[in-house]
Amino acid sequence: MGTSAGTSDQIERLRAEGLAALAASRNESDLLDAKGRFFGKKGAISEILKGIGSLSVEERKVVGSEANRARAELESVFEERLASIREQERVAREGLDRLDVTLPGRCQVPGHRHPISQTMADIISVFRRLGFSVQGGPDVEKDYYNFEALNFPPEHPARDMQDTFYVESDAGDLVLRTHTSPIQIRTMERMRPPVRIIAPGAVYRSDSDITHSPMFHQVEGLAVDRNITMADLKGLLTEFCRMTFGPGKPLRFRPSFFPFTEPSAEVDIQCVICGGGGCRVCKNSGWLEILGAGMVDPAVFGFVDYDPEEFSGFAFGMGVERIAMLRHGISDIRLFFENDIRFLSQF
Ligand code: 2NL
Repeated sequence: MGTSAGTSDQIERLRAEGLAALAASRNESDLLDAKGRFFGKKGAISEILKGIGSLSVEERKVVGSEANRARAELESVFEERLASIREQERVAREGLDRLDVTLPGRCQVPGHRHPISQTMADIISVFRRLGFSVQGGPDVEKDYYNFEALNFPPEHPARDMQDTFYVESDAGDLVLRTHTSPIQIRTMERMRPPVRIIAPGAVYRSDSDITHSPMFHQVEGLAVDRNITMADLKGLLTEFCRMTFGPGKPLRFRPSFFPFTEPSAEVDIQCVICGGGGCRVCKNSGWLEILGAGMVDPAVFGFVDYDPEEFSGFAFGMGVERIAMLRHGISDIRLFFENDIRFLSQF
């Protein structure tokens, strides 16, 4: 053993070589081999420490502390590399570095139709099976088709600005349709009886609370032929309710009034929630109002040039949102139009 300066250089070289050997180790046995050569019990640094006795007390202190520091550093790098190599081996052993074909796929949740569109499609399908064709028309209507030809007198409250959305125009006679009846007037202008049509679509009224939305949907229906009576209307609506709400639910016709039908009726179905016993949905009456109907007023036939002596007809109208709410037990109409996916994805 030479001077302490030479020994210090030697320790520094062993430290550097030892670090390089640890860094170059690819597995546990490489690591153990490096440890054995540089800082194990019989490694080069231990050998230096064993030969320390030939140095002076001062030199012993310096060399001893340098050698211990180098060995401690190599030990700690050794432990780190050992842990990292073991982790790599575990990942490879368990196949975690490869594609796991047994994992479940990431699925795309399929979308679906809006509950109002579904209910509308179901209603339309029932009437198509019963022989009705489907007609459409504009959402922005002439006052004539929305009110006048439907026998609304000029001062009828439904024509009020408070209830109807008027559309600015030079002639000043455009509204957003408040019902789909104008479709039926337009169809009768084009078609001679026999007529069996339904008129589905969006309608607009200036009204908003938990049971009213300024835009909602209606399906109206119309049948005109020779000898059509109220019995045909009752038979058709009974069949519609059986196909929509299921069998065994009685219907009730209550006298009512509409400007475009005479006589007119409001039609109730026995409560689909409680079966007639009384509940919150039917307000303890046992009945749910589902549509309005009647025999077409001869005055309406006058506007479309049908002879009321030769032809008679019935008409009816229902709110799609109301039917969907009864079907699904929903009490606030606004839920349909807030587009909250947590609500819509339930249907
Ligand atoms: C309701 C009531 C109804 C009609 C709509 C109608 C159409 C023509 C002639 C006669 Cl062109 N009537 N439609 C008739 C009775 C009732 O709707 O409560 N709808 C939500």
